Amino acid sequence: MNVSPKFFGASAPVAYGGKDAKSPLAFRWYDKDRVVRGRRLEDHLRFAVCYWHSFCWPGGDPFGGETFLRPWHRGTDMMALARAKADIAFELFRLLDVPFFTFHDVDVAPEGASLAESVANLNAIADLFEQKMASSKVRLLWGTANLFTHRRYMAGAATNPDPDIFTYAAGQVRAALEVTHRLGGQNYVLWGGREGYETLLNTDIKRELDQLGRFVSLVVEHKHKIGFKGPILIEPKPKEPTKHQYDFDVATCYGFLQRYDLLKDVKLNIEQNHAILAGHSFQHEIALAQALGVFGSLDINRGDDLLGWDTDQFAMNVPELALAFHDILKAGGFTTGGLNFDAKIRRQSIDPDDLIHAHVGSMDACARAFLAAADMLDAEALTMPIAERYAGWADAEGRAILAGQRSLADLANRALAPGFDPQPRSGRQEYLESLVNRYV
Ligand code: XUL
Ligand code: CO
Repeated sequence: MNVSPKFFGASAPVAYGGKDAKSPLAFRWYDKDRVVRGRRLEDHLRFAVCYWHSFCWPGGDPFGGETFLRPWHRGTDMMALARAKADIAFELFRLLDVPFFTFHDVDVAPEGASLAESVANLNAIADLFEQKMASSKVRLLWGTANLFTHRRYMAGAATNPDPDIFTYAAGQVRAALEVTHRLGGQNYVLWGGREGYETLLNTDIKRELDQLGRFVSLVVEHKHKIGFKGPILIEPKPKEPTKHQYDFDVATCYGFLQRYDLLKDVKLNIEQNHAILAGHSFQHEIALAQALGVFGSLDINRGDDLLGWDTDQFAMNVPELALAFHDILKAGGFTTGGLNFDAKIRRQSIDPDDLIHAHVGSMDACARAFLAAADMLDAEALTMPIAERYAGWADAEGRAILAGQRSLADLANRALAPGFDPQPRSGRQEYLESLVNRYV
């Protein structure tokens, strides 16, 4: 097996060339050093390349196998292949000049014959990552453990009917959390891959929720024990792989965190395609997470409106992204979170440089949307009409109602007074929609 250092056609990092750049591989909007609202674009957007879609997925679908034929998927020395894959991954991070990456344990290191062997493999690759990170500027946005691919997890990890599977999952998460900590990870993610059910004929929902609550609590306790400062992020998704997932959407996750007293340590990693599958918009999930104080990070991608599954395409829709970023920026921007490309190229995109084009195109779409969002905020284009719409609540009577200084009878008596006749006002939706279009 020989992975040529010239795997990609490009060899110089993609540079900002402005809107009229001639090169097909240039940033047209993502000028990483441009300062917007007091921060460089790179520090606002905090882009991360994910390992699993970009370097592990071979291009298969339910009807056909691998199309990409990656050189690091051919051979028998699994650790050598993992090292070759890491070389290519860090080469892509360099070419894209991204500040972060993300991975699952099994993306980066082969599973061994026992958990002990898997953990040793993971730690050996983490040693390699430490060296590579020391000689590059890329950092770890988050790490996670894959608790859904192996057949042992077919009936769930934390929610498995067998406590020994729960225990195995705990062993995997301890190792992944500690490696994330060692590599300076800013968050740790728990996506409930198979924490759900296929049929209630064999499922005890209350028991499984209690198991999941216990599992997340154990992770939080361990995070404090080892001094990991970042938040634990759970990732809402309503279905796929199971028919019903316990972390259905933001509202469901909030209820879960509240019930198991986890709101202090756990926030949410929100993904566009998952929002769509739950019957919400991306902006809805972000706005609700902000309102409930559980917003953490974003898996940035795009579902297909005509397909009912998680297509994980690269996000390219500027108006949609602009509204999402508007709400994030309004609340002060990312803290530990960022924009993780949980996105995969289509299986016909078999040229190595398709990986570069996909990321560059989506980074540009995000940057363009972000600049539009910042302009909307600066002009108070959406915040002012909303403030005006609710202005009555800032008056003395509105404040008194919310402060609990009016009873139902007080309100009724006021409403019954002669001449009390409040009038409805326009919601001005079309005006607001056309206003947004001035910016995007
Ligand atoms: C699956 C998904 C995961 C998580 C990490 O739909 O989004 O890749 O982001 O486990
Ligand atoms: Co995701």
